[in-house]
Amino acid sequence: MKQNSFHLWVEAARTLCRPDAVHLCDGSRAEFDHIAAEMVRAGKLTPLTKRPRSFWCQSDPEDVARVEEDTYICSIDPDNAGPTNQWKNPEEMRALMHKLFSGCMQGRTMYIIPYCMGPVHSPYSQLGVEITDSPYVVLNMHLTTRMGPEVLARCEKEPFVRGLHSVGVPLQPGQPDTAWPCNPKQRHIVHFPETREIWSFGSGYGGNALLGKKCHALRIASAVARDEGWLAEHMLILGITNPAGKKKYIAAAFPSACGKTNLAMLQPSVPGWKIECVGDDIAWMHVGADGGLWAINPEAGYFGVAPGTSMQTNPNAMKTLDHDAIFTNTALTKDGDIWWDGLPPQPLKVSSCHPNSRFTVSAKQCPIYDPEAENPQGVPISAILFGGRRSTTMPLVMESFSWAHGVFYGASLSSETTAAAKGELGKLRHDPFAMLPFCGYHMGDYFGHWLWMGEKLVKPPKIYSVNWFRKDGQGKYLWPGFGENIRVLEWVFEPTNARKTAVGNVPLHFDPALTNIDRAQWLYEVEELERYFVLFGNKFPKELSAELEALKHRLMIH
Ligand code: GTP
Ligand code: SPV
Ligand code: MN
Repeated sequence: MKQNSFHLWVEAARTLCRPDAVHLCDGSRAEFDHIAAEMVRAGKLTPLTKRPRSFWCQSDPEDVARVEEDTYICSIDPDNAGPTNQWKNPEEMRALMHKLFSGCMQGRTMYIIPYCMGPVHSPYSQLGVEITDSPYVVLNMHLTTRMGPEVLARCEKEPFVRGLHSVGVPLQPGQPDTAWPCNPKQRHIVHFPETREIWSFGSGYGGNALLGKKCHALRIASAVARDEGWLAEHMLILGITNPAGKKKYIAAAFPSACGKTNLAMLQPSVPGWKIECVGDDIAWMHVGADGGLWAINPEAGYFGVAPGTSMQTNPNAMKTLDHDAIFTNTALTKDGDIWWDGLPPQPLKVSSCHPNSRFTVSAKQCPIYDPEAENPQGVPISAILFGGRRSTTMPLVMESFSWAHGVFYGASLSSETTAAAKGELGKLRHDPFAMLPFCGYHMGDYFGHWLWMGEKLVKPPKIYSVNWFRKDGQGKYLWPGFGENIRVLEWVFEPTNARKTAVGNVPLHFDPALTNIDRAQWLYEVEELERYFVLFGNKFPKELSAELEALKHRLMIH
């Protein structure tokens, strides 16, 4: 019976995973406190004396970031996963999953987490249920999603995304547990977009394990969004109010660890401007009744990069972290506080800090949390930014000539790799729309979907490219970034005094070292894009080929 699909599925998971106990989560504070206390007793979590109801923990050194090489999109047709995803035959993968999950929760408790991505009463929100054997995941989901009796009641009646997660370490009777159980050798982060299912095995960290975030709100949701005519994006959403009191909303896509959280919580260095934070990582965007683009943040909290966060760079994040926060892989100090690179020197460190160490905290604690983030209709987006870590070529900011040219900016995005994903650091790679690791379908179709959205929009937002990371000959950043980024947003708010260049409109008032367009570098960029776009075969939209040709032509004649 359809009405019972929730209970049938939970029962099937219990039979498969064979946990010692089952806990249906109610999302309450008492539940959080109880699970945290149990973890403290088990030596998995350290309470922080300096921050009320806050905890530190350390993961296994083999389980510290997203694992793209262990991530799969198992669509029926391999052509629906496309050249940028790893595809496996869904039936074969399902068989492997059943083998891995068989008895995998022995000796552990199976937690059932009903959650809602987006404001509970938004027509754009989606339900999900994550079944996990990780109490750490439960605590993190408490902080980053909406949970509770109302969400549970709806999951018993309405469709939801199914997520099954295990750290992949069953315990024999009497076998002691480790502080951070995980199974890196058999790690699989698997998505079945057609049946809206996620199976994640072997990792307990971040996007691999908190299934509401990247797996549901990006990979599964992007495939749903293509079918239903909207967008699920790796974007922050911020409100910006000018000194005259006029407010606009901006969405921005930067790859992992390239500045979304920092921009979303920006403390302006220019007096009179105000920034409010709607979201720091993911945006779901729909065409509204007015023909504009409206965005909700599906998340209810932040899983943010710790290193580099300080009172100088991001005071709003620091204030958010005063209490009720979880810190993973930061350093711990002798006096019961946390530390990371970028904070004032700390002689009392008892552990070291990983470059992808993170904090988890509810968005409600952010001093500049925008009340409109709870609006079920979302917020109206008037500009979209794309940006990456580029030491050369890309100017501080430029404005596209049209929607299609802006989509070309998105498709052309490249960035130097960071510690957010396992692999080599600082290597320039293509990361279209900052969605390379997160697009749940063929990236060529995704480009086409963006062009299609432009046609549906009566008032399409203007699209910009930004780059905070240009360097001088000595390898030093040319732009101070952080609070100073308001100067770029100021121009995006009102893009006057621009110069038209071959690549876009560029403001006149910045140091030319930040905004100049080097023709030789750009001709190389075009050549590189010509090579890259071949990957998408006949799914590469002809409108974007035309944009590339037009750019090449403009560069030749300039
Ligand atoms: P994910 O959560 O992985 O998606 O990352 P993110 O895009 O939210 O990046 P975040 O804002 O956490 O920044 C990542 C790193 O870049 C941090 O160490 C920041 O201190 C640094 N960073 C952010 N903004 C700027 C900037 O404007 N200039 C410079 N130089 N560094 C920045
Ligand atoms: C990212 O890598 O873009 C993140 C961190 O936001 S994780 O949730 O681990 O994917
Ligand atoms: Mn992210």
